[in-house]
Amino acid sequence: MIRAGRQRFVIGSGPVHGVRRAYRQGMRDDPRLPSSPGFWRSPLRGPWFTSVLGLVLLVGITVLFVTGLVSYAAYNPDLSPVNDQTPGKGILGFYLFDWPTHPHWLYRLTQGVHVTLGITLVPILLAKLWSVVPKLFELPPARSFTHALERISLLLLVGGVLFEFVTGILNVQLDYVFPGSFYPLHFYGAWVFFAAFVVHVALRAPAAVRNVRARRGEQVGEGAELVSPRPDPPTFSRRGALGFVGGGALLLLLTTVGQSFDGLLRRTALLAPHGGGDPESPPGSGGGFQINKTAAYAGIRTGETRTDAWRLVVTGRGGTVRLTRADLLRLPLHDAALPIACVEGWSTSDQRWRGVRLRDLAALVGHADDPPDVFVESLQRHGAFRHAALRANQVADPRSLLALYVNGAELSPDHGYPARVIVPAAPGVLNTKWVARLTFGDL
Ligand SMILES: Nc1nc2c(c(=O)[nH]1)N[C@H]1C(S)=C(S)[C@@H](COP(=O)(O)O)O[C@H]1N2
Ligand SMILES: [Mo]
Repeated sequence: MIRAGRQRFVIGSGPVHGVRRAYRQGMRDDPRLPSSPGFWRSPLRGPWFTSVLGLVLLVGITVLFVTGLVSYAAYNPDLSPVNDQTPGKGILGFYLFDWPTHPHWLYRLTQGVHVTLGITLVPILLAKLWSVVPKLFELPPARSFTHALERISLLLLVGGVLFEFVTGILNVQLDYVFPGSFYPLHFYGAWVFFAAFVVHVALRAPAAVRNVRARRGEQVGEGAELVSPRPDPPTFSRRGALGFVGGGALLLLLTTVGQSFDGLLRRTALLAPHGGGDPESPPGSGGGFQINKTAAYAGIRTGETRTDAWRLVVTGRGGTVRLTRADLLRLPLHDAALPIACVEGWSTSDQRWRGVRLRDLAALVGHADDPPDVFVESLQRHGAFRHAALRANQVADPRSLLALYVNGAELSPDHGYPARVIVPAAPGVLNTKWVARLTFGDL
């Protein structure tokens, strides 16, 4: 029913405007329409519920943003175009820094937090969006210019957060759903979203803090319009609802976090693509730990890795040497206990790698005292991760190896036989397998 009569001849607004306004007024009052506050009947909605969830997301999303930026820096994208998945970033790369090699579990931690926290926050995000959904239908669409700006920023906020969560989770769960484009989508999406997030936080966080502190019924102003004017009888207390949302988050945490550990703990990671009962290399063939891409998947032919065929080609300012695996084994071999930590969030615990130091290989080709950057190429012919560049600080670290063994056994084909790079603190993508060529110096 539309009650139009009341406002028809308001002074200063012609009859046409009057009708339109009255029509909107009707939509605001008719409880059958979602634009009317009376349409929304959950007694849970209100400033307290929205504010608690909002403050949890304020902390959580800030951590996601920072660990996400850090993850991009960890690729050393400014070192070489092959490391850079977002070459058009321009000034958004202002913060890039030389990725360190200490502590050796650095990327395992930052990226484990990024992915596991992102998954854990899903129920909180959904509950927060549910708690404010009546505002989506608010009429009039804009009361003033500033109100219009605010609503546009909310569209960017909600669209942005959904976009970031969906692209992130799909990328972790299904490899290559966005062929070649996940990184730019997630990276630019993050900046757009975070800009809207900062505006939103600046406008709303003070009231949210007040609302959480105030006692029941004392919340004023901000968010009061979320309280249903004709609530259904409660079936759930607000604290119970919060516990339910928190319980969902905890369940996701417990079924994801195992992806950052080995053995029985990994089996608890039911939701992670490299958790649960995911196949790993059989014990004895280089240790039972995770394999992301097998030799068959990467198109490595056994003929090219046989000892009589394979040569490691090392080039530097002093010239080029070609080394057989036997030549490599005659060089000083060193051990390093290092994990593999993938951008997808999963990681292994420290594995015992044994091989030749990268800086010793640099010394062989004329870089004895100041190891430079290196460009690493594998036998693989296709795929973005068939090659990678490492920075001088990574080459210089005595734990950075061209590994020939892992956990006391020769590398298996799937672990990168005949040789793989392993570097402390680096993302898995820089630990190139089936290495064929190392080029030291100007990249
Ligand atoms: N040649 C080659 N090396 C590679 C890759 C690849 O696709 N090709 N993937 C990298 C990525 S993204 C990760 S996370 C690690 C994973 O190591 P794993 O496959 O042994 O688990 O290997 C890295 N080394
Ligand atoms: Mo990876």
